[in-house]
Amino acid sequence: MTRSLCRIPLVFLTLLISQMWAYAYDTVRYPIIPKPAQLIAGSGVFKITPQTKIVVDNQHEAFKKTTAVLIRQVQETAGFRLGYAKDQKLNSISFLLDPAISNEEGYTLVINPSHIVVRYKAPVGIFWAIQTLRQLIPATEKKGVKSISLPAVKITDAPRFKYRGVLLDVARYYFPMDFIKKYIDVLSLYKINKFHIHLNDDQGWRMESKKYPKLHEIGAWRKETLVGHRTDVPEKFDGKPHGGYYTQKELKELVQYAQDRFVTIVPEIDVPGHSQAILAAYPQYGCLEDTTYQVSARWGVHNNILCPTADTFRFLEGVLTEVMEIFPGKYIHIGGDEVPKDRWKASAFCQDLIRKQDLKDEHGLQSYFISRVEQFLNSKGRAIIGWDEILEGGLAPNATVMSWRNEKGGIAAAKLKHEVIMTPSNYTYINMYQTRERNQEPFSNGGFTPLSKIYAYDPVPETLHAEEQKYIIGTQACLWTEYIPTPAIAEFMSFPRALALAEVGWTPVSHKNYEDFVKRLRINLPHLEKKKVNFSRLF
Ligand code: TNX
Repeated sequence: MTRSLCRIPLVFLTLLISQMWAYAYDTVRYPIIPKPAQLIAGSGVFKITPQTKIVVDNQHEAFKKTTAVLIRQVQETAGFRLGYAKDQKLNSISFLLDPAISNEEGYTLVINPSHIVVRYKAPVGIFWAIQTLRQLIPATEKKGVKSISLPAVKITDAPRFKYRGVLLDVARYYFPMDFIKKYIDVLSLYKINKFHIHLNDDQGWRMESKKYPKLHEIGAWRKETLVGHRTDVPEKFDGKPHGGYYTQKELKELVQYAQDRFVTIVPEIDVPGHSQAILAAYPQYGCLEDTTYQVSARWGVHNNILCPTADTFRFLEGVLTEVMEIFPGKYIHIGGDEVPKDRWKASAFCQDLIRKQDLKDEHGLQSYFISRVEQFLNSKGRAIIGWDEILEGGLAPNATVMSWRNEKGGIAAAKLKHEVIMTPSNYTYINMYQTRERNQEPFSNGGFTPLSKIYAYDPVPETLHAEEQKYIIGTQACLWTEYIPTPAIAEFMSFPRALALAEVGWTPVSHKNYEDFVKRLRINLPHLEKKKVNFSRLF
């Protein structure tokens, strides 16, 4: 060991030690989540006062609009409104373009007692820098203060992964738009940049469709809902209708709302399984004849899946065209999870199609199904994401895989040079219990994903070679809502666990430390209190 250390040039060693030293800063003074890639503590404070000016080198609307976020936040906190100046060195917050920053989302933030300088490559970098500033302003600051003090610091920051997501399942329960906006606002404070919205399932369809209106007229409503756990016997139902859907106008507004916070919405239309609500509206796209399907009142995996007919694909293309008109992001999630093959096995049409297309079996048919949908979306310039079951029977050529059952699917996909988002349920599902004493928590699915476990998760499996590891583009926390009927419970399950995931997705592994995270969290949580978020204290 000492011998090998001797071989390291002294300069390098000194540099290394000084770097380690520089990072051992006073966490309490900088309670930032996710922890920045590099932070060098400074002494003294900068005081934001009504005379402080904002200086932006780029007068392009996108840049000014983003800096305005800071003005709004200072106004909310202190009650005074900052103005712009063309050129002002002292008592200013300057935003300067720096093409040398390599990461699109990267920024540097230098707080000196006399002025603040933010360097950015793109507007998103400005926005993340402002979120960092926002967390440096104590949430406990009283309205009407004369100035806001920010601790001197030099931060050089950029994310570890480009995909840092949270999934909200609005199909099992309909959640009001106001709540979804509040949720996205919280995510953006912690630099989560993807909001995956699960728009349909056996229990409900949530997007208005102009072309196929029965989807929302019929598919959005179920007669009643199962009470208790799905495995309880005998089954009990609440006898109360439940449902709702989002109009296209509302969804477009949501897209804009998220975009203003640099969050991209990833819409999911889950097919060919989890489709019973679609079939309740349009039974002709199923494999059974003369059947009436119901929007399901039960949880669990359902047998009624879409039949891969030409009509079904035409229907899906129509629906996905509407989806693309609303959601401009690159990724469209097409589901592909938990597809029982019973209906396809029993269908003469499917068996014939398997032969005609020279497919091996029903798994091959699932690949055929997903690949056809992918081809259509690729032809429109979009990319698909699918759950890891889309590997079975062969992966569609350009698909990104969300590895949810464990990491195996993700590992296999990375080896095939496909992009991967790691969401193994045992580590990143936030619909599970957060303590061992279940009686103090809301009733849930089961499972156990405490804050510490999510925090410790590393999305890059050691079994992958460096070349293969590059295909892991990120990670995501998932909130499935079978047992989460209200926004209050959704918040309790999501926060602070989604914040742990935010740090997993952003912070270099070498800087992660759970005790330190919890310390920062305790100081940071009043920001959520202020937003009236019903976060959990069970950690
Ligand atoms: C599996 S995760 C599902 C969801 C459920 C979740 C929890 C995934 C791709 N599929 O449909 O909500 O388990 O029960």
